[in-house]
Amino acid sequence: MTSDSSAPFILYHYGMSPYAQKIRAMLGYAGVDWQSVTTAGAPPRPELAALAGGYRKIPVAQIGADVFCDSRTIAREIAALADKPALSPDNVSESAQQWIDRAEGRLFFACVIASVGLKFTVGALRTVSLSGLKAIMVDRREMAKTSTIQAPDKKEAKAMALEHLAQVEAQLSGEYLLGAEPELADFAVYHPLWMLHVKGGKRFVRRFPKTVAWIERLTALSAGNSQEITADRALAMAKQSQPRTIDEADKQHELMGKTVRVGPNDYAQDATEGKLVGSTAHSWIVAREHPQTDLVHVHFPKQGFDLAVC
Ligand SMILES: N[C@@H](CCC(=O)N[C@@H](CS)C(=O)NCC(=O)O)C(=O)O
Repeated sequence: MTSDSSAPFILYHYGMSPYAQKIRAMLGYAGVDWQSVTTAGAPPRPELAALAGGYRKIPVAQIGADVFCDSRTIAREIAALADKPALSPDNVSESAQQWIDRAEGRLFFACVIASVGLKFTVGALRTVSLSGLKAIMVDRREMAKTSTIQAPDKKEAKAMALEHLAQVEAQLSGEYLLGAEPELADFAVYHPLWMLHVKGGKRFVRRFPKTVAWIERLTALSAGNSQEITADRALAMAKQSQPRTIDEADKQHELMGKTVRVGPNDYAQDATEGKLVGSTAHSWIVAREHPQTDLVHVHFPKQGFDLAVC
């Protein structure tokens, strides 16, 4: 049993996922080698059910027996591994946070909706069968029914994307959004536009040349160094490891030790059930056991997630 810091960084993701692209690009930029478990484009994803319980969004990351849900908790781990504090959500300026909130709110759905078309569909069919793609669309339609974010129709989606592209173009006076080096805001603003430009091949993006160059610069970073492994191998690594130690200061919450449910409060709200074992300034940590993993600690952001006692 180890809770060793040398355990590999494992990413559960699929090729078309913009939020996963945010993390793939970040890993490439940070120079963190990683192992890849390619998941289905929609549940069931038995490997993630074993590892993270009910949480169903992508990406999820694993380091030994610690599991990180949501790209914000994942970004914090990458920032620590690579010693690049500017990638952590804990070190974001007010103006950077405004960029992030805008890009990852309703605008995210606008960019996804506006990117759909022939190129998007042909690209998707390279990685998934027609029936698989239909199943993903049915899944997302169901998901939208309980979402607190009202997705725009196609016309509004394109108008929102164009307005945003003009703002990004005006902001880009140098190589990156807020300075000479990319920071968390670059990756958060990038991934919905990657969907439009790279996956959707939308011609209107080309009206914004500085933005196109910036998207392509960040896309080049995502090449990184990764190795595909099986889900069984990844789960076995969790089983051979122990979760890392939680500081005493992070065990002070009144619900510590209670069985709780933690889940997103925006869309795909499926929650994970487990024992609350940690509460840091920004994260909940929930302990779970499964025959394929034994004990794991699952980390969630506090922002955008609800915790309820079972
Ligand atoms: N707040 C989450 C959002 C993640 C997200 O919405 N991921 C999309 C894929 S890009 C998703 O999970 N869609 C449903 C699914 O793949 O099952 C994060 O930052 O990771």
